[in-house]
Amino acid sequence: MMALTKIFPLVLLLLITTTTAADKLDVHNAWARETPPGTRVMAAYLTLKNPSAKGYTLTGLSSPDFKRIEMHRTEQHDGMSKMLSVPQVTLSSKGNAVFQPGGMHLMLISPKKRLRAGDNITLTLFFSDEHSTKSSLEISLPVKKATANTRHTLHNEQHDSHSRQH
Ligand SMILES: [Cu+2]
Repeated sequence: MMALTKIFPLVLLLLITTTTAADKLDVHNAWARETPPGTRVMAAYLTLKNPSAKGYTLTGLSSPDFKRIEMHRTEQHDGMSKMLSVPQVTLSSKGNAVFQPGGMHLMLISPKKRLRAGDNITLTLFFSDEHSTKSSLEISLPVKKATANTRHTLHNEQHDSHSRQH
């Protein structure tokens, strides 16, 4: 009985530290852009805030609704916009990571069904902290129609041509 009471608090502490690591991060403005029927890729956006004293690295994402999720960034070169793959994103202590139209964004590839405005997408974000401890965060984001200031027909076309390179 003595031994049990000594072990129990330690087990509890271990459980807490492994499950809450990425829960310290805040997710804001998460949404995915509705695409026309037959489109094989969707763009999604969100802002990650890290109010904690620890730094994190976003190492990847997955979703049961898509075959694959990639992180991209859009850059302007000689008046042409071009998408580059971003392997991982550093989220320093008290720092932000912003995925937004025209900048860094999430590319949701090969949807398993047509997703329309009003639907929700489940995403799992995978993190590694300063000590290489892995954690994950599951979020749900709404699909929305693009508004006037987020609509870039050209950008969508490039998403299509980009996906064919894979
Ligand atoms: Cu992209």
